[in-house]
Amino acid sequence: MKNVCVIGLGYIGLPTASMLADKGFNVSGVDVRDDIINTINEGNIHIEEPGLKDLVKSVVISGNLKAYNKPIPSDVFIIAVPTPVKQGKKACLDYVEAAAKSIVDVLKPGNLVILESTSPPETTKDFLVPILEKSGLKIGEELFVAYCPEKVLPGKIIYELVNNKRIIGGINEKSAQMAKEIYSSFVEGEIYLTDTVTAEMVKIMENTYRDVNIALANELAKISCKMGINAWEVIELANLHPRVNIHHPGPGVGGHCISVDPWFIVEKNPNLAQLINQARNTNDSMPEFTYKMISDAVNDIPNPKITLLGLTYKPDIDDTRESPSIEIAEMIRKNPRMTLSIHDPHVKKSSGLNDLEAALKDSDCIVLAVNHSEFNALDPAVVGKLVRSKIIIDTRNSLNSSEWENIGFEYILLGKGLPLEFCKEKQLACYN
Ligand code: SAJ
Repeated sequence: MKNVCVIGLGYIGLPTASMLADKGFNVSGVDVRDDIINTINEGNIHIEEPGLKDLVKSVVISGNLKAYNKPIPSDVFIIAVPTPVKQGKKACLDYVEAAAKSIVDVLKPGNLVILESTSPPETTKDFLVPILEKSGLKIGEELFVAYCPEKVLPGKIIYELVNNKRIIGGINEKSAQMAKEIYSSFVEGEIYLTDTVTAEMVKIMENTYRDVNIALANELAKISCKMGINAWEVIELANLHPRVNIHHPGPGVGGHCISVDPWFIVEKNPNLAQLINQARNTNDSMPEFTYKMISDAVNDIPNPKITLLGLTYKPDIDDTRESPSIEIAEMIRKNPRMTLSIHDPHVKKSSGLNDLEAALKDSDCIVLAVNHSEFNALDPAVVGKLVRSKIIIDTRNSLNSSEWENIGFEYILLGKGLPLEFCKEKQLACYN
């Protein structure tokens, strides 16, 4: 099994393809976008991920990785395409379907097909296999099929690809064993074998665990605001308990994983997945909660200019998918009283963003939506000279409050209540 074809050259497919190429496999990468194919074949990358650029460059130069616009006959096919949610919170399997159909004609006896895309339980056996059967090959005897979910954290992909433990679900044992052989070429973490439905559920439950835990923290943040206490302090002190690990509140849960995957369980079990459903809704309510904090903070300024710092879904990456910042920006834009400027050093300026100075100039309220390292290094004294009103909202508990307060800023922390009397007097929405 020397030739591997990876379909989908995004955040997961490209690092996986490069890793296999680095281990000596002859890898063909397939993508539907010509610009991505050209970029990769020039030894460059189209996404921001530490360590990836050097890896891609070296495997393209060595000739072990080449990008194409359609699959070529290989021993192993790895499908790593997006599975977003569509209207009605149902999984969109269109890309998986297209990828599977695109390989049917090149499949040969002895081939192995691996699905990596996060998918609702039963997708491999009930959705992928029927498409692959059109090749005429007998599944489990002539054509082997496995599900091997990716688990890597954007920002740490290269390290985690090598070091994380992996779960592989096979349509039968031989399929799982064959997939294990491929992954053990670069995975140093332990590899566990199971069936496909269990592997699909494991993947989704990992992200659902985090979503539910973050929802708990966000609910606590709302309660703390109302009660005039600091949720961050509550969490820090509660987490001193050896068996407690409450996650962090924030402006919402973004990315294409944690904010999406729990819906795949709800979709299949609408009556049973009550807690999971509620957690999703709680986390989805946070952009509006943040927007209300902003409205409150500027409710006595006639035409406030709001500066949103950070558009990505988490720090030090360039990924804006499902980002709560985008929703907050939309709400600000819809308010005719407010003007908005956005700065994000990780997102291309062509997306209508401002540079830092222009974004801060004459601002009435700075909202730290993403804790990029660049923002932690901001000098409050320099910022104080640019703005019109000294108000800063920290949605990530990432700034040093006293440094900002010393310069005269009103520092507002998401999850920390203002004194109750003050809220009542100003009729602040999110504290009522
Ligand atoms: N967030 C909070 N509070 C927290 C932690 C995160 O509000 O305490 C927010 C972040 O700001 C972000 C979102 O949640 O908007 C998700 O961020 P994340 O860093 O927790 O996770 P992802 O989506 O980047 O990556 C997750 C990872 N899954 C787990 O940690 C269980 C990663 O390992 C998976 O490979 C990835 O999903 C995926 O592709 O499924």
